[in-house]
Amino acid sequence: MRKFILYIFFAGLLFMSCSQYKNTFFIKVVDFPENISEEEKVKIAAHVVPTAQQYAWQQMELTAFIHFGMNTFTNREWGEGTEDPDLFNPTDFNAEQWVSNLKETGFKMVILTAKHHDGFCLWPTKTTNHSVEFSSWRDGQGDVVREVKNACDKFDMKFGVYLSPWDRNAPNYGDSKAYNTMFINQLTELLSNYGEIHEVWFDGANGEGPNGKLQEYDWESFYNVIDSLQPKAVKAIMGNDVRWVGNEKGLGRETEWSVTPLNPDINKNIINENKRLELKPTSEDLGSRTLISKTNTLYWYPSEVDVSIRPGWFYNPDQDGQIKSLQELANIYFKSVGMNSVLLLNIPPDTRGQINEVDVLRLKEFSSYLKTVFENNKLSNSSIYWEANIGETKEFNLKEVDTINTIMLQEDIQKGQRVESFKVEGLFDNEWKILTKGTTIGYKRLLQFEDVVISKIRVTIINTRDGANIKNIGAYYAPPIVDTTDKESLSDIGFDWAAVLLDEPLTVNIGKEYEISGFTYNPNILEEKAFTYNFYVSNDNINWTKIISNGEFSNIENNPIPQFVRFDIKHKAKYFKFETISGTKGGKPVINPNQIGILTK
Ligand code: FUL
Repeated sequence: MRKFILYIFFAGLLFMSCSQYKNTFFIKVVDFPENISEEEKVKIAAHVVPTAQQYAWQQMELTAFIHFGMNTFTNREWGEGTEDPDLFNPTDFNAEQWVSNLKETGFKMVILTAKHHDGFCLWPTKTTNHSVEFSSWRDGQGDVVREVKNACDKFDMKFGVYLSPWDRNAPNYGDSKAYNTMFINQLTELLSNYGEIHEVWFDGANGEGPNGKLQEYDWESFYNVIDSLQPKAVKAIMGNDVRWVGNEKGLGRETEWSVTPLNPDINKNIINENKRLELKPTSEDLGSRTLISKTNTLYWYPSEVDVSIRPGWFYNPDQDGQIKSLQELANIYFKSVGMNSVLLLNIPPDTRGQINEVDVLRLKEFSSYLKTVFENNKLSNSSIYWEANIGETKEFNLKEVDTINTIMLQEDIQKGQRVESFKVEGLFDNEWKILTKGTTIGYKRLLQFEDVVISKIRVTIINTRDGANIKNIGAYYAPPIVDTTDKESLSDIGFDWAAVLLDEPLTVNIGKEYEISGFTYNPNILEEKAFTYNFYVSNDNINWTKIISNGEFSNIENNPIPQFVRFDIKHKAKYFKFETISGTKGGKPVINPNQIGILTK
């Protein structure tokens, strides 16, 4: 007991006078001593730092996701697991085409969906027959993981794997022990046979097995496999090195703390603590002083922003016209890399097994835009190491009087993330005027503002949790982007919602006869992960033709993008009926009529 009191006493002393302990750092995690004040906790928070792997990961900034697999050939987002392995048949597979294009356009790592929720394995595994080995692609001799990894080695690119814990094919899914063993075997194969792996991505989706039981994952064992076989790899999302930013739209937070009490729900203690603090990856506040004051443990758990260049995660030819515009991609870059996150941009290869030309073109535009903006730092004294206390200001000169509209700041996160608020001013005729201000900086912060022509800026650290370590600063000009891409309309006909005949199932009189080629569903006001439905048309509201039977909209909670359903042929109709069958919340989702659009083109 006495020892314990002494410990608390010394720990208190240590933390109360943190400035004397400038070089005390807590790698990845810190448990607070009991009964310390909020102020002391905040000081400690300023000394939590990344592991070597987390720091290496953060420096990559731009990484590529590759969703490729069974869904590429079925045009689905979540396959059911019952698909015939023979459906997987890329006609001109070329992993070097992916990696060379990604390398050329600035990406530092490729993460491949080695297995998505449908359970189809892109490598010949001993654990299941649901794999490339049982497809006719390369006569069953193919191995997508191997070819992508070889291409990564050739083009000096890091490689990561996505292995979905949720498996809709595995017969033992839900029989927790048996499935965990199978999953560990899959992980072991991937992490033993393909050389170095830098990220292992565990998605958070979880379902019931064929026995109706919820699978309980053995995260501790999964982590042990990774740590022992691939010590350089970071564990992402359900892993505790890299955090899901909380949306699939490409948006980081205005205030993005890498030091947070949040950790993934992998054991009872963490689950209870997250519940007590009401914390989820989607929470707005993950690191404020108020939150820190309530917590006992803090982690270095930085944000990764995953978003697809297309509406869906998998290639679907219907979406060739819906690739994100340069403007959207640039905005995503500023809101992810520019908000203390790593960007994980998904570029899904097509049924040939190549990144489609339209995506390659957009990537090239994106990378040349970033080069144009960032190759020219307009400050003359930007290589700095500025140790700033609260309220300190530093001036920076532009090389010449010039137009700027972007500022970049970086903290030395190897000494912790500390800055809580700052402002940047420009000098206009001897008068300092505010250009921009912000809260957190972290590894990198980019801020944009209206064009100004100036020769001097100054940065003020308004508040910081301990002495701030500003490592880098830049001022740039980002040229405006004119968006010339057409957005696809969600409905080709306008109809009067008073014409709704029935709410359940939703039955609508669209006024006159149209040749209907499909419909759209906009999920943004329904909180279901997925649901199944039937879609019917009729000319007289008596005889109905079922056009889609047991269709599924999936991943619509995390990625609530408009869904386009196109029929094989056009159908003449004056009425339609949209009948939901069942959703992931158990019941029949109720659809609001203005979520549906009718396509005629
Ligand atoms: C989600 C999955 O359900 C999607 O299909 C996709 O893989 C995305 C990256 O993660 O949660």
